[in-house]
Amino acid sequence: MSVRVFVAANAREGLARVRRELGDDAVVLSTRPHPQGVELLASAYGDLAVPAMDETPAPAGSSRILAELARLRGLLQNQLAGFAWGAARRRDPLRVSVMQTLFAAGFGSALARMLAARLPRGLDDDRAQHWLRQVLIRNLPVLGREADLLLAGGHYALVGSTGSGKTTTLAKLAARGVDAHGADRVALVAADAYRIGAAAQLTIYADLLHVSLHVAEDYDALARLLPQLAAKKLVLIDTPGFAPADPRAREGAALDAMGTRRLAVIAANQQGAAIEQAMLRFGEGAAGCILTKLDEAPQPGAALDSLIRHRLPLVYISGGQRVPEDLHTPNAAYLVDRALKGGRLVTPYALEAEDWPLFAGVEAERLERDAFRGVSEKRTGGG
Ligand SMILES: Nc1nc2c(ncn2[C@@H]2O[C@H](COP(=O)(O)OP(=O)(O)OP(=O)(O)O)[C@@H](O)[C@H]2O)c(=O)[nH]1
Ligand SMILES: [Mg+2]
Repeated sequence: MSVRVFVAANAREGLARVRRELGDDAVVLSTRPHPQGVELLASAYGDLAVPAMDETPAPAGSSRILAELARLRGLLQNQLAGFAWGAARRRDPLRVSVMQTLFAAGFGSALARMLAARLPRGLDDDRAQHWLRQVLIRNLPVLGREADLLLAGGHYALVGSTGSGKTTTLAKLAARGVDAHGADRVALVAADAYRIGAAAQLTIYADLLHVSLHVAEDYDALARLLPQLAAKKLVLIDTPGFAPADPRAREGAALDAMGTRRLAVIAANQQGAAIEQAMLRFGEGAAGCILTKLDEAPQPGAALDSLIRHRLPLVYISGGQRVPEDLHTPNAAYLVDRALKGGRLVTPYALEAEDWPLFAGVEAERLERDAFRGVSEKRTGGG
């Protein structure tokens, strides 16, 4: 596959050049800022390696007829979807445009549908987009500065997926804790001591901040240690990272039983599905969430979507590796604006105008399936 680089003053101009020189079905592989505007990597569609038809085994006999029927059904559905999409756009263009804005910014379809259904009637496009921004800001659960958990003190354990930024964030929190309470009132605990080098990372931060560092081999040792730290105003506990699917990620209950409040550390630069898994596994029952790696998240919409649906209060945001500078109390308007701006990025993942009818087809099929299920449940007396 040959890839070509295009530099243009802006994305629109760049795209026009890509299409002019590589054809209408050229694929934009990536975009990034360039001193002269924007740089696009693109490839002509014909350049992409696709399997020849004879490499795909042809179904035989009755399965060939079934395959043909499925193909015809697909064709018909796409046609109908195109009509349905066109009709929806004519009937309710603002609702459609609100959903498009949300999808483009990485929000999921459940929230997009729910918000679009609540859009007040009689707005123009600008006011509809303004309404959407306000709704997102109002529903994003953020803890304001006055509710700063660190100032209140207590025992906090940072939990989350591997590499989500727990230890770095803990060091940033510790620095704030020292400012608020003094170094002698803050303690760090490495509760992931069985991992090689885990406590070493914290030792460096503890030395820099002149706070005490304690090591717990496991949760039993942690339960014995915590009462000895009763004189400390703030105790920050670092825990090992696990993949959300790892059964050891269920250890939240053990921490709760020790009177420790959990803070779920979730990286915003992941796919929506990964954020959702982390939110389910680490956010459930947590006192709050810390979103990290916002500096590496071009489309943080998925993270905001998950917070809104799970109603997990956002306590801090992190936008870089620097300790302690890159930690901030969240501002809902700033986050929503960043997410909506992400929706205007030109990427190969953005839906193009011609993709929307297909999308509508999936939606129409879902509605049809739900309706059918409703009818058959009624017939069988199910709920
Ligand atoms: N760009 C960016 N990098 C970050 C941020 N927070 C943490 N990192 C980096 O992410 C990497 C992993 O951070 P850690 O703090 O070690 O993550 P962890 O969750 O403790 O990792 P495990 O203990 O292995 O589960 C390090 O290189 C950090 O510097 C952030 O907000 N932005
Ligand atoms: Mg760590």
